[in-house]
Amino acid sequence: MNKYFPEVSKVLYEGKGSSNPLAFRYYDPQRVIGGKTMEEHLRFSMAYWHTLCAVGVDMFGSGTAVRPWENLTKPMDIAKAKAEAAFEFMSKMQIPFFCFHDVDIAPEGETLEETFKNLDEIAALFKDLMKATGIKLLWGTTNLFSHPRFMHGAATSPNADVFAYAAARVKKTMEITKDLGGQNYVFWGGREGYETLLNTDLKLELDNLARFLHMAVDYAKEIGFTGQFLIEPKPKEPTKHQYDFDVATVIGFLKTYGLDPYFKVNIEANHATLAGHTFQHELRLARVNGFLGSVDANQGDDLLGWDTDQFPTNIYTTTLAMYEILLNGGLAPGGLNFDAKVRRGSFEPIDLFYAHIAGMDSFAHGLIIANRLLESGELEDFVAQRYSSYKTGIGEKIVKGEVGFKELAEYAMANQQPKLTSGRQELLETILNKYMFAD
Ligand code: XLS
Ligand code: CA
Ligand code: CA
Repeated sequence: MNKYFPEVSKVLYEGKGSSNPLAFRYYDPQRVIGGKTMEEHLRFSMAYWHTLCAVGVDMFGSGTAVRPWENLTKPMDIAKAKAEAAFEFMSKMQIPFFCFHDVDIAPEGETLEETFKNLDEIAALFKDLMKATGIKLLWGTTNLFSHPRFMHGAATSPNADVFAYAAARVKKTMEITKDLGGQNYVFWGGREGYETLLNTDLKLELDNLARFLHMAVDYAKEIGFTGQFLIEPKPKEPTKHQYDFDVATVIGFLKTYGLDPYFKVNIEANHATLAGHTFQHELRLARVNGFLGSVDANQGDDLLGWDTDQFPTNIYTTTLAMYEILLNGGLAPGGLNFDAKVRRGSFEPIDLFYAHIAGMDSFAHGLIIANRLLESGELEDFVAQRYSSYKTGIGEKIVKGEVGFKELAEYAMANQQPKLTSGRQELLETILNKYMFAD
């Protein structure tokens, strides 16, 4: 496998002193941290759509990327070349997982039948390549947002024929995901939202979205697909308002419709910030409620209000993300999927390597720091102390549900004014910095 990226050989760990730009400085797959190897903790995945399909198109200009497989002319030849290039790339990068949308891997045909035939052909090729390389499928998903037929949504389309069409496509992708041993299946509601309430039956659309997801659960049971179902929250873009706005909204939706036993969330860093939250906030909220399933590892730009899908390089963010993931006991069967694309100006094939090395090293470094922070117990001890009034006395009674307003009022009246303690934010930020820059 040395056809598409001949200028790069396998990327290896060389340590933080290395100045080789095609080596890892922190990601050492077999290094054990807190009882697990880095490879087991991080479960890195390549996003097929960005790495093999994106060519740097934006609203103001056409593609810039040099991609050897784009020189071919027949769509199925391009699809096959992409598959070979994908596995060469992942092998060289030591990336153990990948994720795809149906349309990333094979071209749509004139009819659904032809589309499915194309998919089957590429899935068979994937099977061989997966066997030869040991690379696994983290998740599959269906693109229900690019084609014009989905202009008003898929499961939330006002047109029942579109709902049916979307179901047929999800059914097929789920079958392929199962066949390839996929460990999860993602639903991202790209156009499951609205542009204006003036033309929208919001109640019917939400009910239909839930109906669609219940059908997916039923079908998974029918075919014996046991992968984890994931919903990926995003507040907006492409629609003005998306139903899966953020983690809190998704949890509320799942519970309202009795879907909560079957779904977890796939949290994307850039979607968290678009929703006005930090990445850590979304991870924390999902974790403490038992919904943290998987992560789309990327970052946005502080000054841009859209989904820039950049490779994650902010070590503070990766540290606090890994802190939540360690406290979650890991992500498996989820993983860290680089839903990230190189900038339009980074148009050479080698930039794909530099970008993934940057992302992998940033998360590996974050893992090392987060583990150090957790082992010290400094933050946990502070937080435990801060809430210690709920461990004894009236606090314990509140937690145990032994008192109501009457008893609390009696207690408050018999007591002095509450004595407060400092939150020590600046001190804690300094403690975080101490662990960040310990090496
Ligand atoms: C787009 C989403 C999408 C999902 C999969 O913003 O991140 O790529 O991850 O459909
Ligand atoms: Ca994503
Ligand atoms: Ca995104």
